[in-house]
Amino acid sequence: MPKKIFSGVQPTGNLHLGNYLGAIKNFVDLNNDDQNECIFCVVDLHAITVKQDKDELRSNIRETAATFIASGIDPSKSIIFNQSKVHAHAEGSWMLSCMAPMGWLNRMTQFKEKAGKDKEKASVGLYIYPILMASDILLYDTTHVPVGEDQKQHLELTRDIAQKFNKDFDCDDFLKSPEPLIKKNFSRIMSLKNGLKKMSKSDLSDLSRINLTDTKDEIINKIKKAKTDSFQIPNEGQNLKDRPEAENLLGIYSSISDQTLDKTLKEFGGKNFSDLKSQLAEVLSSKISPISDEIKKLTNDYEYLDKILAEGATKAEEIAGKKIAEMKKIIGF
Ligand code: AQP
Repeated sequence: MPKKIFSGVQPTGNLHLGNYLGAIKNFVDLNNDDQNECIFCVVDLHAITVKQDKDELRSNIRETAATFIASGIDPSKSIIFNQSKVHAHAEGSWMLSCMAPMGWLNRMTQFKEKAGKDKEKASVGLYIYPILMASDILLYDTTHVPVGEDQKQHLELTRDIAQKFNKDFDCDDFLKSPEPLIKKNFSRIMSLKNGLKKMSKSDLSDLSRINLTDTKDEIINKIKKAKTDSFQIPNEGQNLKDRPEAENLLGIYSSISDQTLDKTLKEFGGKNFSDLKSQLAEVLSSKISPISDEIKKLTNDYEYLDKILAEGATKAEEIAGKKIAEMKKIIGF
């Protein structure tokens, strides 16, 4: 059976190394396997759960599509589209939100983190966004969802919602329970300034992340300024306990070089961080700079990007439109 892959990225700007190593690099590998049917979505409805500037949003939608293509996703093999173009996502989200208990949503840790102390002021959209995510995935009978570690809980919720819908409406296996595809190692890339905080687009400090649009000089500068500790690099992984910044830099090096942490520790054990940093800056710029150049080239070609997104939306609409029609029938509309 071919794997049906669906995943999304929010067009909220500053796509970074965490998005790349945690998700997009995986998308590319899945796209390259001819057995798979892949759909990669620019989830613009998710982006408006926090306030967006309309011109920036429009440009970020194109930039996210450009990042997919620049990273190696082939639009002739995978469907690339933006979510707001396919009505079924919002419709499905409403239907599913009418059967998902509040208690399940109350357990979502990402809402607690993103809403922070001021949760009364957070949008209702931010609170129910995992249900929109469930709708995105379930409309395509997705079997596998490549995501970073931070999305694991939302995937579990998607599975619970699918099973509850099937049970409530006595329609065995109508909504398929998808499997998460989370990389075993290095699935959570941390901030360059604080090894306990996830690398994130919304971090106020640009030095906390490597953006996929950074130039070689910017990458070198950010790695040079990345936080480390005052000890040498250990030879064994167990000696990285309570050294989150060291673990993060060694993890980034291993992930971008497609090698195990053990191999990286053999290479750098006993050395100083300056050695690791100069090698890391080198390998990062050799992998990220070509992507960055291609993103810049593609974002100047609006016509091409809009065509890819429009063609993708037509294909996505065909699949999701059928599923939502069946879903409505099952509900009684
Ligand atoms: N630091 C990370 N490490 C590994 N994977 C990550 N992802 C995000 N950050 C990391 C994965 O990237 C995919 C797309 O994420 P997204 O852009 O849709 O949303 P996000 O998780 O909200 O991204 P940010 O950077 O954390 O944004 P803000 O700052 O707005 O909160 C997902 O598969 C995600 O797991």
